[in-house]
Amino acid sequence: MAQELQHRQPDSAPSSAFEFATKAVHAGEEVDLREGATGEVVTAIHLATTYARKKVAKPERYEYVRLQNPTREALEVKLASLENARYGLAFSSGMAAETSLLLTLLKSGDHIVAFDDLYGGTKRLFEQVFANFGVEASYVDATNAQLVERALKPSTKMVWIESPTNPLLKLADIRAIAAITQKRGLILVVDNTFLSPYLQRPLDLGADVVVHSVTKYLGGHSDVLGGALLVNSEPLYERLQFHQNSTGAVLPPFDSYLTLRGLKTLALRMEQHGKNALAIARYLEKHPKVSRVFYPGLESHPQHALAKSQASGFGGVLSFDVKGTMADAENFLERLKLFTLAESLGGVESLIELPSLMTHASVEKAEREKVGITDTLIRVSVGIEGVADLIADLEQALA
Ligand code: P1T
Repeated sequence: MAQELQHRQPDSAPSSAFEFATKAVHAGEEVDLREGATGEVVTAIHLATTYARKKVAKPERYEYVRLQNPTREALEVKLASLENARYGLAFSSGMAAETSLLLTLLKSGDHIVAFDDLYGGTKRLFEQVFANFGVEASYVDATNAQLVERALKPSTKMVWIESPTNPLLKLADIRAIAAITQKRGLILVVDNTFLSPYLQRPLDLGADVVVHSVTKYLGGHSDVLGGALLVNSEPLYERLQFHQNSTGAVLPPFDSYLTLRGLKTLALRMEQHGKNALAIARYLEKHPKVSRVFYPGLESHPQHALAKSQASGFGGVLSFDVKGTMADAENFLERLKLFTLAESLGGVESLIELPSLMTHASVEKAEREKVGITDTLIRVSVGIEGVADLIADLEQALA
């Protein structure tokens, strides 16, 4: 392991003085004008799986692609810089990042306290994969930090939240929960997929680990599957890197390149996603066929003040309940022309879906109903198209 850690990333602190949009373009991709370097302004896609060495016992800078790859490293440095983290690790999917994190930190008998509204795949990972290895999870309404504290057991090692949650856009007070976990030496994990570091940086609010599905806003164009972990603690980074290499679910070079490319416009995209989402949320709120709209940017959202205090915007995802039955909701979805009926979120194009039959079908119906995922709940990932066109499409399908 000692040898592997020679390849630790450089501290990303030097670029932290720059504004977010500057780091999004340049961090991790400083142009190399030294003697013999190409001076290329775009990071190359390095495809070699292995690297030559001069000495048997000592590798040069690179060794083997699972351990390190220059394209992936550029991305890891950029991601760390954007999240104000010291270290970043890029994985082959969001689920791979989550799996690697759980394998690194937990063992049989350990307990997780998790938000009761989470991406269905994360709950499935806890309940149908890690439960088989003796890791237990319990779920609480983490909109109330006291309920998180009350759910802690002597065996609790980790608190896991999304904020805002998928799909109900509930928020957790990250500072308040971090105060609870720090007092007890527990790990606070925040899945920051919905807002991206442009709008929220959980490590600055006291979290220990940030998780991302890179597949969403970070990639931004619905053409990359990826995940990431961001941390400040050096010992934790070393353990995560050891597990990443030992288990092997690293982000491939081409996907690392696509993510580097996508990240350069993250600031612009998030601005437009947010503007469009707010306009659509306001439109839906007034529509007679819509019973409820969930979007933290609306004054009617019960945690609108908290949203403003811990994030600089509200993101591009919203959800709403249509009046009527599941069949009415399906009917509406199938009549849309501009919105694409599909899972996932965070791309430039608008996507729409029915969580109870799609992204959250793996969550038991009783449990879905307990948290508020009704059969008529619709989730929208608002893209960056012209918002009048999007509203016109909703209008014709709701009519
Ligand atoms: O799909 P993958 O890159 O493995 O990421 C999993 C994941 C993790 N965390 C959150 C908050 C997510 O939303 C996801 C993936 N979500 C979807 C595919 C979806 O449509 O909600």
